[in-house]
Amino acid sequence: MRKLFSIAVLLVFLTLPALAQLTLFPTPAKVSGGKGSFTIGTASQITGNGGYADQLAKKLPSELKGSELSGTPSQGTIRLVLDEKLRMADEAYTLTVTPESVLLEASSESGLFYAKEALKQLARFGKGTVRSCKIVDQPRYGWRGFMLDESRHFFGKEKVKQYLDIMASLRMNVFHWHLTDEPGWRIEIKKYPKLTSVGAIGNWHDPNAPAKFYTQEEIREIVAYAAERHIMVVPEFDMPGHATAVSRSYPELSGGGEGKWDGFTFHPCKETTYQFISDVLDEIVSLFPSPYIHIGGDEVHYGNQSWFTDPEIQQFIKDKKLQNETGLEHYFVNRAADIVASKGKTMIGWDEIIDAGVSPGKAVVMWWRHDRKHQLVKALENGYQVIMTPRRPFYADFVQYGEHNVGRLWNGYNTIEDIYRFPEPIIHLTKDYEDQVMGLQFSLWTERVADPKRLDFMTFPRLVAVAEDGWTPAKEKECSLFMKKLPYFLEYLNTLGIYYFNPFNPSST
Ligand code: TNX
Repeated sequence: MRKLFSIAVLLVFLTLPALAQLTLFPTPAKVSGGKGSFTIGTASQITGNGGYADQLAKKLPSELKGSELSGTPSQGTIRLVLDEKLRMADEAYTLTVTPESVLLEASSESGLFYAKEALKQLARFGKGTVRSCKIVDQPRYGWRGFMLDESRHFFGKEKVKQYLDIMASLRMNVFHWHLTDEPGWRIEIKKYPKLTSVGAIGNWHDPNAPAKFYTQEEIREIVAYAAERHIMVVPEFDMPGHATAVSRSYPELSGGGEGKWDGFTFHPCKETTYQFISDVLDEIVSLFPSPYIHIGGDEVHYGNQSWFTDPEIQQFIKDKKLQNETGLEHYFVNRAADIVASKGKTMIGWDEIIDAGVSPGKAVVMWWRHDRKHQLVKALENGYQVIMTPRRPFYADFVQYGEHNVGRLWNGYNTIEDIYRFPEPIIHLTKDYEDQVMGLQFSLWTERVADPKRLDFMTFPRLVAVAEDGWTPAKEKECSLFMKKLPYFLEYLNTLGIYYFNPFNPSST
């Protein structure tokens, strides 16, 4: 047994240099190795076949400079080809490396971009030398997302851009931006200036912290930065709950409430509420080209509010034939769905919205309550498109190692291994509805994440495992191999100055 083990260790050791030259994050769908290698250097000619391929080709030399290149450069060429006639799926690419040439091919701009990102990784990890290979690659899911909550704590545009860079390298394509919640409203809305002059003051720990928010110009800059990296930015304007920052700014829109719940919800019975939402969405829609707008819909309990027994409210419920407070919540969600649809967008909501009976043609569901698997099943059975972000194992604010005390513990924690194994443990629930599963998302709530260092620590390297869940076919995933190659990515994070959790030295905090 011992002997077998030493042979295995020796084999791994011997293959490590080869591994470095074919190390990719995420692991590609198909890869075969050839003889020899290509060493990138100043002698390599880089060309495109016009248009977007030329644009990428022009930028490539400076992008490759970041990698530590060594050895004698190969004399051959690097060629980027974008051609619809190759009939490759959206986001798919091939990368063919021989000692004489490197060929990147795709039928979509995103595919060619990913081929380039793959080549950059190979060059980086192989120190400029890329082993001969043929990679034929395409993603498992179309939605490979990361959500950042900047309401509870604000991190700012440089941090967001850094994360977009890393997401692009990992071939992740959706940045879900949670911009509104209890402590702060973080996006400039010209028609309602108090949303930022009042609503942006404070964070989760300090209600008087100076106002922090994104101007519309900054939003445009970030959306464009993301688009260049084939990342769609989906904004979230959370309603009817989590609306405390709006209530502070415009108390007339508040649904009341007491103590901790003061101002938590929008007032559901006033037309002015819906007018406000429509106006705000007009500005949001003009800033975000995404076909989706996230309107939250989570954790609302109108019945808990003391004003619920108010005769006017009760009359409203009677007039609209709503029966009870849940009916009121559903009424609100449907109104919101109609407003979003009237702007030509599709609404996304947390899984509570399924119960409101919004038409599946109008809404996409984000399943987050991992302990309510029936919500996932119900969403699929009712015909919704679904994005999976179950809090176990996909909430990034959860502790990642048993002895950590920073982060959330909700009947357990979220290790990188558990993340890596997803979605296999629940795949049997989705197997008859594959077309409805858009993908998955890592969601970082920031009540307990107050500074950029903690943000990095909660995000990395778990995001690397998420990227692979979203991209790599199940049959190509192997947790122990992933952990073996992970140090290469950690090394890359070092060069970026990211303060990550080290799973190989888990007591680090
Ligand atoms: C639940 S997920 C929430 C968030 C919290 C998060 C903390 C969701 C739709 N609502 O408001 O930040 O838990 O883990």
